[in-house]
Amino acid sequence: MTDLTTAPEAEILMAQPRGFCAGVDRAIEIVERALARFGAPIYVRHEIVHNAYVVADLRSKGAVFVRELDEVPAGATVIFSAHGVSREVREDAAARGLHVFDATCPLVTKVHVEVGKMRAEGCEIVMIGHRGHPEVEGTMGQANGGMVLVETVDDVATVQIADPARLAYVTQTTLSVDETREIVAALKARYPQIREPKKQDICYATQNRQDAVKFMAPQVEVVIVVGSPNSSNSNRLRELAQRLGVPAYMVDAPEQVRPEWIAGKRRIGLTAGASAPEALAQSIVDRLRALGARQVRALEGIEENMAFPLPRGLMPASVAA
Ligand code: 2E6
Ligand code: F3S
Repeated sequence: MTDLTTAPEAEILMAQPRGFCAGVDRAIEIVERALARFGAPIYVRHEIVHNAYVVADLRSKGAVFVRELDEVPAGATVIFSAHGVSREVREDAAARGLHVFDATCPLVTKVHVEVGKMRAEGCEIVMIGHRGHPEVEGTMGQANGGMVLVETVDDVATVQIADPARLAYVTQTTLSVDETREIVAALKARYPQIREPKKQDICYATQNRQDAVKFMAPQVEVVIVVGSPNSSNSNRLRELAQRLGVPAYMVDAPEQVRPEWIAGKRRIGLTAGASAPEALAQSIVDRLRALGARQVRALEGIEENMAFPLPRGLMPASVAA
């Protein structure tokens, strides 16, 4: 019979940084504080962050997740997810008299503000991102037209721009840093005058988690990414490890780790997307130990100390005063 345990003395190498970013911490805290202050149910438009464990936990505490605002009763409290919403959704909530708390990550809001300014200056805008992702819908929804989406280098050849002299680009916050560089290079080659964001729109957490996978990948024989299937930033980590030549798998529950992925392996890399809680990562470590891994080693990496303030109205009384 095939031995499906790891090699004797197999090690788990933990990427640093991994897991929650400041925007996810803040978004979850907004839901928890709204529940504490106003009581259940608290409605949340879209998954607050793309993680099944987080969503199930908040649901058990009284959060009700809805796809659209027409599922929210008049006068109720609703929270917008960390991925942001279009102007239309915001206006709809106001028109219906809903009590809104906005958990949009401030780094997504930064992109919304860029779009608003550049449209006011008469620029057309190319957005680099993934079609159908809620962040892309929210960011493209900051403009009444005048924006086009490109997903790949090939898309750049077919975009239609009215006036290349007044063109700018923005990006989704959770893209592959390397693929985005290639798309930007193709845009600049076709439209040399294109305006860039002052600081790249890919956020610090996306950049740091991808850098940590680049550091980890050469040291391991397989990479496990903790993240849910709809999490863009988590998928980018898995793809990156694979592009670096290491088999990589994404899981959001310990029982999903298949013994054959790690059979005979001596070094297993573990990382977690920005929406994956450390408790879930630790449950994956326990599963790997049950399959034979012996040691756990934290890799070197940068310490993050980013934190975003809560919205007014959910601050502790002493801070809000
Ligand atoms: C909001 C914006 C960016 O799918 P994606 O990676 O965008 O989202 P999550 O919820 O997996 O990660 C956090 C996040 C929220 N990232
Ligand atoms: Fe914000 Fe980046 Fe996290 S955009 S929610 S800090 S992954």
